[in-house]
Amino acid sequence: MKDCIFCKIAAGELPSKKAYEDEQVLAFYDIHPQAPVHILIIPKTHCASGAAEITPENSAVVARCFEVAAKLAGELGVAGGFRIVTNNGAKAGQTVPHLHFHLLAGRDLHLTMG
Ligand code: DGP
Repeated sequence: MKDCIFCKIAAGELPSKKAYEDEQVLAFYDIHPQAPVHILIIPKTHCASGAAEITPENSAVVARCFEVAAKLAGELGVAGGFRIVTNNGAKAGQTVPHLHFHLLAGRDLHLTMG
């Protein structure tokens, strides 16, 4: 989608520090990390602006995002303690309207929801 920063990152038009990539999904390190491990996992295509737009037509790539999160957590040695977060809408703190999942780990997460 035009003017979407994550579409541009997915297309390689903007730089990112990649953690994983396949035909459907890109994972890259968040520019403002909230934890020692903070990776964004996105569908490459702009199939939804946020989780409220997940439907039977686009949910396969959502499952793929979660598969990638599990794979990365294993590879990074944090499979025993990680969090997957998605913010939907400005009231939830969403700043980029392209469906994405935050993979957070590497610090004590059990007392916070952030
Ligand atoms: P959210 O608030 O849920 O919409 O999360 C958007 C995240 O995207 C936020 O943690 C910061 C990150 N971010 C925004 N712009 C860029 C960028 O250009 N590069 C990278 N790597 N991360 C970005």
